[in-house]
Amino acid sequence: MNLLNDLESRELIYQVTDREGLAKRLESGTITLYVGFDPTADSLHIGNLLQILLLRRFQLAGHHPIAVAGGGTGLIGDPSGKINERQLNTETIVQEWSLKIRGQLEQYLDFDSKDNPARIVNNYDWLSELDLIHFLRDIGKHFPIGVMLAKDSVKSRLMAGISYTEFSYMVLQAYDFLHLNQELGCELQSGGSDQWGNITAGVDLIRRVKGQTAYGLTLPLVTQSDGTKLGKTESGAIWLDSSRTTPYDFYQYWINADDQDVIRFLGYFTFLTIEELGELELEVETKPWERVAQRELARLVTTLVHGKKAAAGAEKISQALFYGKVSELKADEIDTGLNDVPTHDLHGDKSVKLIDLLSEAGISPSKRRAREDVQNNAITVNDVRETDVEAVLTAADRIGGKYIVIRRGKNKYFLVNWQL
Ligand code: 545
Repeated sequence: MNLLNDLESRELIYQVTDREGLAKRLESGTITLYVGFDPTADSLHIGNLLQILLLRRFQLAGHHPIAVAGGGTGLIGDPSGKINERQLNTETIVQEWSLKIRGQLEQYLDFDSKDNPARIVNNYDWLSELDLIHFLRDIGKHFPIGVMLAKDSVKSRLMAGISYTEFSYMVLQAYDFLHLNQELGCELQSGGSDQWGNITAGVDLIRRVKGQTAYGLTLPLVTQSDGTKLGKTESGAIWLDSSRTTPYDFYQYWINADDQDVIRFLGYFTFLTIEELGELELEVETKPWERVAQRELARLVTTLVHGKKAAAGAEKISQALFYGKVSELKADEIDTGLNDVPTHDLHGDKSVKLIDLLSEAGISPSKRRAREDVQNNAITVNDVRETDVEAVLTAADRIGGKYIVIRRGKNKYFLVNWQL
């Protein structure tokens, strides 16, 4: 299957400036394409990953990918999709974040390929060289104000307000495309659907200045079946940096994907073929309870971002919790897997009566209820059901000398943390 059709089957294409033309152009030989990333944070998130993987899909098909770190544009601030004017970050911060983002981008593309190595460039290198007089004379002349005002990113902000700085952003992104076209023969720019206005500004600029056709392609903004934005969770975005989103939490995000989302996400974030996606779809339809597709999604994407070892670790913890085999985990794995579970600290080395512990730790609302819970088979200690109201917990019950995992009812976990 050709690349464009493959992307379409994955529902990865939202808009193309000239679908027919691009298809023909791709048939005629390899193309150079780019995606830009502004350092508005010190890490990329899974929304950006979708774009990085698009570059990789093109690279795997023999094309030439460029990732642009927006060290220059990041100093200006893209109004696209933003309701309010951005707060400008200091130059030191933007530079620091550019480096971090560059490091992350490097992980996903192949720079050693003999035929089509990836490239990363920073637009600060050329944007900071522009001088105002020549910029306004040579570039500004090609931007009719009427067209600029009609772009969503500007139109939607005219009431709430937009500075000349942010208003000018599209001109810089358009200039990047022209620059990359002239210097590196870049003919295609991709981005999320919020980037359509900026991308077409570049396509128009290249036509006006060089009389040549360049192409623009946008991907849909990914939503979850509940209508919220991809990666939106109660605890915020899903970041690629492991110090912002731990590999375990990252894994959890994907393993919890809704049946309605999971196949689409597999198409977006993995390199499984359309046939393989079809097989997994059948699993979801016939045996949804086994969550085969979710496990595959979580394993593949976590491996891609955090490596095999981290993915295996996350999988082990999550399986142990799911199948009630907590006692097979080590203390640090319990730490990771149950980090948001209510924890009760105990000091010293004495044994405690289970009933006392249940009420003191607030696991059962009272001592009487604690006794009833035990009698009603509602309590497990390290996943073993405890029905003896006289049970005493000793040092031998502590996992790694530290933790006892208590479950009340089906899935209410509590952690007892012994501090010596
Ligand atoms: C700059 C110069 C160019 C071309 C593009 C740009 C960046 C572009 C933009 N893109 C977004 C972005 O997000 C911050 C990432 C770091 C935390 O603002 N003007 O930089 C996002 N982009 C990926 C997708 C996007 C977009 O990186 O296009 O739609 C999100 O999925 O918002 O010459």
